[in-house]
Amino acid sequence: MSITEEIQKRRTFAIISHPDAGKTTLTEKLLLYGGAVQLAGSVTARKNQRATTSDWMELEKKRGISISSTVLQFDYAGYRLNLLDTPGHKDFSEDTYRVLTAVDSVVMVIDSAKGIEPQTRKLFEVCRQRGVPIFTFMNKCDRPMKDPLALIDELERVLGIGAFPVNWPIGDGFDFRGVYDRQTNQMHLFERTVGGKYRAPVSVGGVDDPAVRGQLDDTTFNRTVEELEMLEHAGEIFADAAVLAGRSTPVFFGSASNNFGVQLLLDGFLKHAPAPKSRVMGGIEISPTNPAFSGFIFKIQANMDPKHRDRIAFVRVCSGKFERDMTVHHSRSEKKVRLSSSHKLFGNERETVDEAYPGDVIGLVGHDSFGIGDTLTTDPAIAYKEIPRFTPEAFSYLHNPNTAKYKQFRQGLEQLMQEGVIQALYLRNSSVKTPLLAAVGPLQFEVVQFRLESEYGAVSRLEAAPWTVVRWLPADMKEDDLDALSLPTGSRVAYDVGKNPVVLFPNEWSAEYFTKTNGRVPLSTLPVQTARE
Ligand SMILES: Nc1nc2c(ncn2[C@@H]2O[C@H](COP(=O)(O)OP(=O)(O)OP(=O)(O)O)[C@@H](O)[C@H]2O)c(=O)[nH]1
Ligand SMILES: [Mg+2]
Repeated sequence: MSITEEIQKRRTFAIISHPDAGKTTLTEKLLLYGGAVQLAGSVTARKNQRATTSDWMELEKKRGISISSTVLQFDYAGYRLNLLDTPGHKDFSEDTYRVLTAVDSVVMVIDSAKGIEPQTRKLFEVCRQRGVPIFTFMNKCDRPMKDPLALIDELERVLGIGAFPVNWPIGDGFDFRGVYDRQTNQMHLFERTVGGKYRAPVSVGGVDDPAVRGQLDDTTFNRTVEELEMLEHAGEIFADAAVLAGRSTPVFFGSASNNFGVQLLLDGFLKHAPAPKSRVMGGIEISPTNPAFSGFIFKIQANMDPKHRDRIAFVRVCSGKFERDMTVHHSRSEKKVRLSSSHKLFGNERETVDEAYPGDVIGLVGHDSFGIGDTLTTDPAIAYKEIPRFTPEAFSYLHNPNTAKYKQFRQGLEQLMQEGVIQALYLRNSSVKTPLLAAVGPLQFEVVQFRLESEYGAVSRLEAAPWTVVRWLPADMKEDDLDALSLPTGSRVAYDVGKNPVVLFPNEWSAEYFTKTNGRVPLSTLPVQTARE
């Protein structure tokens, strides 16, 4: 197969939404319908139920929420899919935003009872800025839901995106029976299965097909027909170009936990989702067919498999062909490295991979110098600058009460910092050796504590710190300049890991006050990026 053909069969996408809309459940069902798992697991892993493939982390299983994004690669209907399940909670959103740099399209899951929730809106904005095509899945139609016409209207009104319902729900709540496919004019009526572990039996037929019609009561049938007529009158047509430009979203209805509408979503998505395309870097376009191999690291994760206890760097391949054992240029170290330990990933399972193509996400093991955002390429002129950074808003001291475990404590903390879960700050003029941790949200501290204990055997203790705002000072400020600053009450100067000076403030108000009283000192919400970042 030529490289062009390989690229054409890749579909790399993320599933995004507000917490609890059903991303992980949908992911599991896409795996079921895609033939990648035989039996679907449950997110709320009760006894005798398989846990989901994508929430593999101990804490995720315990809490039933996603904390870290997961890569699942599988083949279906002649396509190679790279699917990324993301966490919805805003405290983990840094991870989700990084994943969005690595995909070519997204499936946005909406809880049909709730409509568009705040986190969905934020993630949508990021997709729009990047011009990522969006496919919408209206989930949980088996529960009392909002009027479907109102949901479509909400997409257009709240998100400002055109919406084309590809299919339409038949009934809702307890009476949710299936969906009407507007492109083939067929009704798909499903039956529920116990726990939704197996594919839902389905009967398909036209509106006049007695076998299908006979399964519906008059009220449900008439309402559906009426709504479909209203949609026809609205006259919106499906336009691929508008979808690919991110101006319009195809909408699918269903219920992930009951497996209703999952097959239609999967097939509809594959029919319209884009293959990998060119990436723009410093004004230059790098085509996926560029003969040079190139890719960037968007995620690092350690201890995915308790048997291995190593760290994996997740690389999105952007151009050329990856071959195991190839030697590439590593942007951060400016050194040549040989990539001999490469894997394809499926949750926390991995398998050696000898070659990969644009669109693929591969896992590289055994390179301690790799960091998030680094480019790996056979053409050193290529350097991607894809990875966004976020300003921490939660601060806490982390104590190590057990001096005998100092080494494990440090080692675990270093690792979690490399994964980008947290940052460490060091107070200026302080004899305190306890690390001050900074994160996007406080749940990350719980993750740190849990992982330190379960992966490194180090029990820790959190102590609240009195700040909520951090701002970076100009990197070239000298000690004397720092001494000369007039600090509002309760604020402190500190350094980040790169020795860049920052100021910690108890609140926004005090940061504004600082700006007024130190007129010539600019503050920034992020460190000034160095050439290598
Ligand atoms: N009734 C109903 N419940 C559903 C459906 N899909 C998912 N759920 C339930 O919704 C809850 C949240 O599902 P998840 O798949 O974990 O949601 P998520 O979006 O991955 O959540 P985070 O990753 O933590 O943001 C679970 O209890 C699911 O069983 C559905 O179609 N109908
Ligand atoms: Mg999840």
